[in-house]
Amino acid sequence: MARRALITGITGQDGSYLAEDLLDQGYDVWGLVRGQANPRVSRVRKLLQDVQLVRGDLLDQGSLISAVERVQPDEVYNLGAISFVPMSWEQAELTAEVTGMGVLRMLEAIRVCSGITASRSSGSGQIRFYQASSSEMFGQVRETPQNERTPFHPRSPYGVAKAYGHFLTQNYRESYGMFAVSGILFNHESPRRGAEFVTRKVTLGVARIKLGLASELRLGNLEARRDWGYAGDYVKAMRLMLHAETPEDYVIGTGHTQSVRELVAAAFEAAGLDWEQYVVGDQALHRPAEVDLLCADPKKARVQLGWEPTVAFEELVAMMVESDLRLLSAGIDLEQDSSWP
Ligand code: NAP
Ligand code: G4F
Repeated sequence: MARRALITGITGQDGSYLAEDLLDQGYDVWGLVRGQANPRVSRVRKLLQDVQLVRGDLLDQGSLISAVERVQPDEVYNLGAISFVPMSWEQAELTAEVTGMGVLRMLEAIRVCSGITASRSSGSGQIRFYQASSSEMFGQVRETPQNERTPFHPRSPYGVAKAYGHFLTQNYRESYGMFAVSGILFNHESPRRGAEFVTRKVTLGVARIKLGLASELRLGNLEARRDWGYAGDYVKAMRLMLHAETPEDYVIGTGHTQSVRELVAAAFEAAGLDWEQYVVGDQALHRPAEVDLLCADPKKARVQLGWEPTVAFEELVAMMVESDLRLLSAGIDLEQDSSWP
């Protein structure tokens, strides 16, 4: 019988790529969707027609128990979160509830539905659980590159909420013998990336300028450095982690780092433009506390999972610029139609 996966965050970037990957692997894929009329559900229905949907919300324990009871998954991928770092300062409590406590609610739903208690630990045939941890937990980094043993020093309410979910996942593994793992993923991008994140903001900005739809692009801190990879590669690592013999946490990234300034230069160059003529610095876009430098050491994933990134930074940026040029040239208005390319 086909393995069955339940994905929270199915309407997000990673949810879409993971669903495609799992469908390719012959899984029955279910996606958790929230809200009475969530406009982002329509893009799941358009692109991922073989995915079945179940209603639920990471803020609502009962709905998660019902979803797990209904789907009877072999694997749960918890990708749902408030994932935009600046929003976590504006709505810190909501971020803690969704991104942090949401992990507890999902783990509890699995524990309760599996009949696991302190004295009756998880056995074979158990539900395997993947938690979307983040390199934001490293924050003000203690060493470079960062690996699975690097201490955390989160710099945003988002990073703090992710650290809670990370340690809780580890704790359920240790307390109940659950197959529960965290992927500590560094920034990963794609043509389906949300328009608020810097890569997509830049590639959309370049496309608008190239097509005469805008004359400038306002940005915050150009000196921050990130380890940027391709989302299509990273979701494969999630599946590999749940197929490993033992439940362990892994760092997933490329091992290279670029500044926002280098990202901007590469994106404008891909469209034959000189960035310095268009980019305007905006102090209001700087963060109360910044993560200055992220760079992964993905050796453990390479050795133990056989995972490697396949798309280099310049290729990724060019892919996103080309996709946004195509989208805007076709007259697609992102405010009205958020279909995935
Ligand atoms: P994304 O595009 O922002 O998607 C976030 C998803 O979370 C959306 O599907 C959203 O659904 C869902 N969600 C929000 N609030 C929810 C709630 N109360 N209950 C259930 N679902 C809820 O994020 P992404 O880039 O795909 O990232 C996936 C996960 O990986 C996130 O947990 C993120 O924090 C983490 N992560 C991402 C990166 C990266 O570089 N992309 C790196 C490390 C970790 P709605 O449509 O209902 O809003
Ligand atoms: O693209 P960003 O908003 O991503 P950030 O904050 O690194 O977070 C992303 O990656 C994390 C993994 O490390 C995920 F956990 C998280 O969910 C999310 O997917 O910003 C990247 C950098 C920052 O240093 C920011 O200060 O770009 C800088 N930046 C400069 N100008 C900007 C802008 N970021 C945004 N979003 N918008 C700007 O105008």
